[in-house]
Amino acid sequence: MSTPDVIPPAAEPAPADSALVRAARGLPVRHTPVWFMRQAGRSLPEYRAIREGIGMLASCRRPDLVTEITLQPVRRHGVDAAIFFSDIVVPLAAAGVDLDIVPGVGPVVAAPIRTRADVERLPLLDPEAIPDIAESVRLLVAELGPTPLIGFAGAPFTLASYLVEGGPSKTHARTKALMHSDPDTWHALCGRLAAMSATFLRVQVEAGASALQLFDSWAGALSREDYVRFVQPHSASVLGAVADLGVPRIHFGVGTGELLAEMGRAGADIVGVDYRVSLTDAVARLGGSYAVQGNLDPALLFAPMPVLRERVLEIVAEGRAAPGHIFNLGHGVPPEADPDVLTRVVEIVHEAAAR
Ligand code: 1CP
Repeated sequence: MSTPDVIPPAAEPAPADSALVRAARGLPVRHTPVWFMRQAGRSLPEYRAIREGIGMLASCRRPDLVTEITLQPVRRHGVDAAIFFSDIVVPLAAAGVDLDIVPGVGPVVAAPIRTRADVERLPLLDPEAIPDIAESVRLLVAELGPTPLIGFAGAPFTLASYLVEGGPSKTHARTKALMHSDPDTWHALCGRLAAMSATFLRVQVEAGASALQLFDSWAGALSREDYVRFVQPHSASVLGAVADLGVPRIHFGVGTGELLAEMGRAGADIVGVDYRVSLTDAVARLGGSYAVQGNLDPALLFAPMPVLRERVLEIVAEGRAAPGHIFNLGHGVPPEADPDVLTRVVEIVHEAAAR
């Protein structure tokens, strides 16, 4: 039976009838759904307290902590979705790659991957290696009731950048040098990463996640030509590998204004837009055929409330031009953001007439 094209009654709500999933499918909603990338994290005092003395990677493998940390922003802000608390490098670590998430830095890889032999040594992810991920998702779905859980994974390019550079990079120079100088090795590396990301996503959705997001955070560093030649086929392989699961697929990157249409064509249902391109322009670039997610500049969280409110309402209004709109920031919540301001943003979005 197909989803009815009417707003369902309030009785027996389910994640599949939630504003987030409906907006993702271009169906009418009572209000624009809203969640924030990095809504769980250092902006919340309760997060800082529970993480005290426990490493990031270790936290991600403990279902009690993952469940509590994922729920914290849902309770506090009343957002329309939970995002699974984990990290894009968790599947790599679970597969056996020697890496750590260093406080204040990000993922750091012990032995960077730069040659064909390095790629051949890269392990693959066995779903049996992450029973805790499935358990965390099951616990969360039971707690969340009608609120959907978004599962996620890193896209091959963004993961490859950490592996090739050995850690965070502003230029992705070694990564780009590798793709151009040794395309076979590059494609072999991305093929493995695509398989790992697909496995990580499948485990989350099969355990009950209602939507998924593929983070290609750093793809905006590439020209459209390089994106299409070296990256898009691998992201398409991840998104294609989970198409049969039937949940909405969000595809996001930072600074990807020139890539939006190609990111949609990679197999997304919703294209994430950062704050450098207006939603109006994004909808035009996407040809009106995808739902959009975004795109409040996180810097506006530090502006006076009337200024912030006006900007939030403008974005909700711009979103009406898309088949569906999920409100979000243009990138993650800054650690210094005032959590009460985020709660207020959720209220403003919910009070605005949706479509
Ligand atoms: O100890 C800590 O609190 C470390 C900070 C932190 C957190 C809270 C890191 C290290 N990762 C996370 C969680 C995380 N990472 C989530 C949780 C869910 C939520 O959004 O609430 C998600 C979705 C991610 C995904 C992630 N990790 C991305 C893609 C999203 C994005 O921000 O673009 C990327 C690029 C990473 C790598 C990473 N992990 C951590 C940091 C600081 C970084 C970025 C490092 C860099 O600048 O390259």
